Amino acid sequence: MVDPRFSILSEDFAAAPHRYFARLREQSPVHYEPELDSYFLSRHRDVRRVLTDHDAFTTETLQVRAEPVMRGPVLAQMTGAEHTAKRKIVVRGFTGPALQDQIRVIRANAAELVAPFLPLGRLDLVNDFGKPFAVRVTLDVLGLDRDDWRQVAAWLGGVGEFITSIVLTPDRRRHCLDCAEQLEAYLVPIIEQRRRHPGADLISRLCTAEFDGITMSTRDITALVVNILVAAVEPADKTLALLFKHLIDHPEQLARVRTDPTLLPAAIAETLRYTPPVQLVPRQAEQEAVFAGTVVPAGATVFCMIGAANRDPDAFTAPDTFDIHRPDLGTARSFTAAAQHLAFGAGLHQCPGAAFARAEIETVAALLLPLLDDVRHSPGFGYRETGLYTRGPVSLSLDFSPSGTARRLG
Ligand code: 2IO
Repeated sequence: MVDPRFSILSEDFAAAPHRYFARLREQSPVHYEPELDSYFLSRHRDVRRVLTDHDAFTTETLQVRAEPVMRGPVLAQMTGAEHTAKRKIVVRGFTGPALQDQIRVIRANAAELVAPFLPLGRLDLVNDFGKPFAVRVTLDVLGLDRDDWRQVAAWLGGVGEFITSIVLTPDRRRHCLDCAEQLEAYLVPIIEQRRRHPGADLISRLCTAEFDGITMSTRDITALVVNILVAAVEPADKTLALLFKHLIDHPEQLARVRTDPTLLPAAIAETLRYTPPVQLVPRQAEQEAVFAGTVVPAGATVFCMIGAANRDPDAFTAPDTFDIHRPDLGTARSFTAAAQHLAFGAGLHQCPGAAFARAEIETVAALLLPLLDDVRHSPGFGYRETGLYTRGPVSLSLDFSPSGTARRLG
């Protein structure tokens, strides 16, 4: 058995969750945390079952976990015809011709943000680049002012903390709600203005979109915009930094990607499998359910452990090895509903931004790799990750051969 004192809330687990994944899957696949009154599922087949059996496992838990800071219901809470229609509108906003425009925005932001660091030969990929990059790209895509990025990032910090906290003190809860209210007050006048004078940006498209006769109210759009901001910002810098870390730690794979950039999607898919930035996905059991002989009572909160499921040997061979060439990765499927890894979830609520996420990380990595010659960890740099719900590097200090920006970006 797993040590009965073992807890998802322990410092040991927080320091390196992956060290506990095998033990959890094998010895406690339905791990109960009394303090949270929640069940943690770690096997790939159990997690997939929860995410795809929509009648038995609902997203009702988001009413308390997300709605207060989203200022309205998010897409993942919706069901039936309303969900289908609104999801189609969002998917349309992040694929096809819209995505082609977004790729230009991604490239422009990346080039501008990296330029000042090129002559220095050192860059913190999380704090100098990834965080401002993720916020600015999302603001541009939505048609918001990217110069507001610091303020928006601060508000989003509070919103994200609320959604992803495992325990929240009353003080922090107040702070998170303040952030959400201020973000709402910032967005509502802009949304109302776009409704009257729509442009080509995503907010305008959401205002004017109609599917099967279903359109969106200002409250709907506010919640959706906050949802898009959080979902596009929170995992982006983490995925980018994890991709670079894994490639630097596996120099032969980095060399292959450098000579053949068509391998980048595989490297991104393997990064998402190996270290998914969203580690937990909550659901509510609608009725009593049995997993591996353990009963989960009706009404219980269930957390899908995406990181543990993605390293289940029943789903991937040698799951603890980072290998962009793994035959069971299925790169082409990895950003679709047929993905074997669960980093984008599964089922009806699978991430509608997966194609955007892929394009974003692929575009920025393809731009950065040729600029960062001989990229390596800075000497003496101590690598540390944080987060149980979303998880990623605190920072990632990289050294590379300095260069003149004019020539490189010419
Ligand atoms: C925002 C956890 C950052 C989503 C959530 C209430 C709904 C949904 C997710 C991801 C990542 C966030 N859930 N994005 O897991 O929109």
